[in-house]
Amino acid sequence: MKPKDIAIQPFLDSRHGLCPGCGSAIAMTHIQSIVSQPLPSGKIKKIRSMVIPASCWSIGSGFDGVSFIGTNLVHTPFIAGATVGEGISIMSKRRGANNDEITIVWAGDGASFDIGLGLLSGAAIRNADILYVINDNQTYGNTGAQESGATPKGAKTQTSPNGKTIAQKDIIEIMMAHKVRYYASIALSVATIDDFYAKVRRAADDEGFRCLHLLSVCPPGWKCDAAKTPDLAELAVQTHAFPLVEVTGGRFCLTKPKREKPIEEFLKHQKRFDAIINSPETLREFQEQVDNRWNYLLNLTRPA
Ligand SMILES: Cc1ncc(C[n+]2csc(CCOP(=O)(O)OP(=O)(O)O)c2C)c(N)n1
Ligand code: SF4
Ligand SMILES: [Mg+2]
Repeated sequence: MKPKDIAIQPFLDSRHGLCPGCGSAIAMTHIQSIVSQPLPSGKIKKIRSMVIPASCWSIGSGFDGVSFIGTNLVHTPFIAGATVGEGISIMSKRRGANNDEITIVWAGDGASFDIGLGLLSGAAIRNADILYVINDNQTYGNTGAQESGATPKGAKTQTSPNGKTIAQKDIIEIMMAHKVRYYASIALSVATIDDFYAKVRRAADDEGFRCLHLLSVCPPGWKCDAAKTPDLAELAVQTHAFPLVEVTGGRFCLTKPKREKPIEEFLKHQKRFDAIINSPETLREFQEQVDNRWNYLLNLTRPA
């Protein structure tokens, strides 16, 4: 089934209140539509619940008992998304749900890389039957864009006005250390749409702990033009700033973009990186880090 064969359904209604150009709003619509249509095995799954820890989506998905996202909605405290999702999945099976129901946890990078990492780790190691989406906008978006463990080194945020000084946490290695059943990074753009659809369908079709790491362009946090959201997702992949990987049962796969570009092409559209763009020396160092990381990942694809 190709992306063009999947009908985009209007799950997200116009009350959502997310920012113009919010990458995660576009991705949410696509992911819900993909999950709800026939999967590679032929199964059709129903989204049992969308579990949302404190984040931009706490407001964007609905409140006061109203869901704006067309599915059951469970708000949780910041750290608790993975565990609440696991509990819902266990209880719905005890009540007789077959494997045609799916519980999705939609958690930010702050919740996943930092504050809820302990509970995410627990759910991963127990192989909890959830589809955990790390909605990664590389910042604590809902509170005005502070530095998170996913913020790239050098990016300016509200709490790092001169640029982040420590490295981005390596979520791929963290997930691989848990020997998770399925982990994949995804970005939604014209150039990456086949990869995006294939991975979401694979994750939705499976059972047990599946994690999709979604790069979500965030115009206010990234200080970029809201009209550039799909372009920036594409550039993140083409410049190797956000490598598309897939880990299935320990097998590591890295997707080489058809077109590759220097990191400057990704950074130059975002004011959070202006200090890097304006310093040739810092830009060279940034490129070196990206290259080293890419080569490291490339080596993981080779037999030892
Ligand atoms: C224990 C706790 N600390 C802080 C907050 C305030 N808070 C709510 S949402 C949020 C930012 C969440 O960031 P992230 O998980 O990346 O999601 P995003 O808002 O970027 O979508 C913060 C700090 C909270 N709700 N609970
Ligand atoms: S702050 Fe960023 S992630 Fe949050 S709604 Fe706005 S664009 Fe989306
Ligand atoms: Mg965030």
